[in-house]
Amino acid sequence: MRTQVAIIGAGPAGLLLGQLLSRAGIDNVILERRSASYVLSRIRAGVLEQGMVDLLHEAGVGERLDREGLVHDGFALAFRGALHRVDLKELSGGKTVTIYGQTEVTHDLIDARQALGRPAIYEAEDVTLHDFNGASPRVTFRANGRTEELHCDFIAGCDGYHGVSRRSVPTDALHVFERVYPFGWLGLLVDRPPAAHELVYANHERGFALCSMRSAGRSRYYIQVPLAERVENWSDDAFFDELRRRLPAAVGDAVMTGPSLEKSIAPLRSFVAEPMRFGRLFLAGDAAHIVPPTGAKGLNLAASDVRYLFDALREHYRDRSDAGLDAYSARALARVWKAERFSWWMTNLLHRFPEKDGFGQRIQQAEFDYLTQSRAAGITIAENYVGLPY
Ligand code: FAS
Ligand code: PHB
Repeated sequence: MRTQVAIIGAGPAGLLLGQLLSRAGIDNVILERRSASYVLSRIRAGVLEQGMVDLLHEAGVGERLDREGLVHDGFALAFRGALHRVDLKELSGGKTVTIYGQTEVTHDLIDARQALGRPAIYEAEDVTLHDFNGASPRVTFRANGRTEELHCDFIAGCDGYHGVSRRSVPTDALHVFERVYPFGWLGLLVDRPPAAHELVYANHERGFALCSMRSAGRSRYYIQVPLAERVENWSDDAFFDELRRRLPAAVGDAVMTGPSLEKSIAPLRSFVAEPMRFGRLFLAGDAAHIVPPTGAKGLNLAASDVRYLFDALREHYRDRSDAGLDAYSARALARVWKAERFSWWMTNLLHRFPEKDGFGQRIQQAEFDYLTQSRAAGITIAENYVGLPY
């Protein structure tokens, strides 16, 4: 088999890159370890920056997003029972975010790829990257009981944090930066109207809570739990009781309970692998970096990586220039680190950390007071939340 770009991973990064390349006439093959139904069963992000919305339109998958996505002009922060609305639109000079689940983004991209007649190769086993430091990279894998060999010009490693791509790079060629947080997020999905019309991020002495949504009839809630916590320990009722304890009464009283459609615990970490390019292998999305979901940046960073990588690959094939490919890693990392900073800052602002003297909680209160009293502080949180320019 031969293609121009071999894409490892059919998550949002791989599918979005594949869609953009196909529409630009650049041949590509996507190899995915899991089944399409498994990929679609994962419940993850919910907030899209305008840059990602624009890119999905450019990829030709913006129609349902326009119809079903919820445009949000702001969100609320809750501290000690007080609610403070961050007016994103006013503070960012007119920018907004769109609520549209990652599952729906993935669905739309899978459907679009099917329509192109170039579906991803699912349940590809033992995907192995070869010779990406040379001029003729290739990927071997097993599918339908046969071993296949895919020759290509470039490999895009879009296979997430646990993928094979980053692990294929010699460890002495990688510089890894990591912070692991001493807690996780227990998330629950329920077919009930959301407790508030915008997102509510709550800092409470019992721990962080977040009220989000997927539509006017489907809500997504999270509560901070200890790292060792197990989802089996949480009945739906126990979850909703704890969620309500952590919210201001006006919000908690509006939480409508119902049977969970999904319930899972996600660990929180900040992680960056540098550089994001190794010869003809380019890492994009979670394969290269992870952010705690507090700032809603994970999925959106995958989009900006794809923007830069697609532009660079198109420039290579169309203009016979490798300037974009040579600049990719530095350009992507510049935006990645700003999102890492913001996600780290939001996580420190809103969660309960183990500490002895309460210094961290005083700093959190001072941050909240500063945010409510300073327009400059409001502009800072708003311009980062809506997404810094690509
Ligand atoms: P993904 O991990 O989505 O996709 C990688 C794909 O590669 C997967 O389908 C995987 O099966 C495949 N793969 C792995 N190894 C492979 C191999 N060897 N061969 C072939 N394929 C392979 N972000 C937010 O903004 N908000 C959130 O609330 C949020 N919640 C999250 C909860 C969890 C549990 C996780 C893990 C992430 C969450 N994220 C959230 C971040 C998430 O949305 C990611 O940023 C987003 O999925 C990134 O997309 P990809 O880079 O495509 O990686
Ligand atoms: C979500 O809806 O899943 C969500 C929203 C905002 C976040 C994290 C997750 O910061």
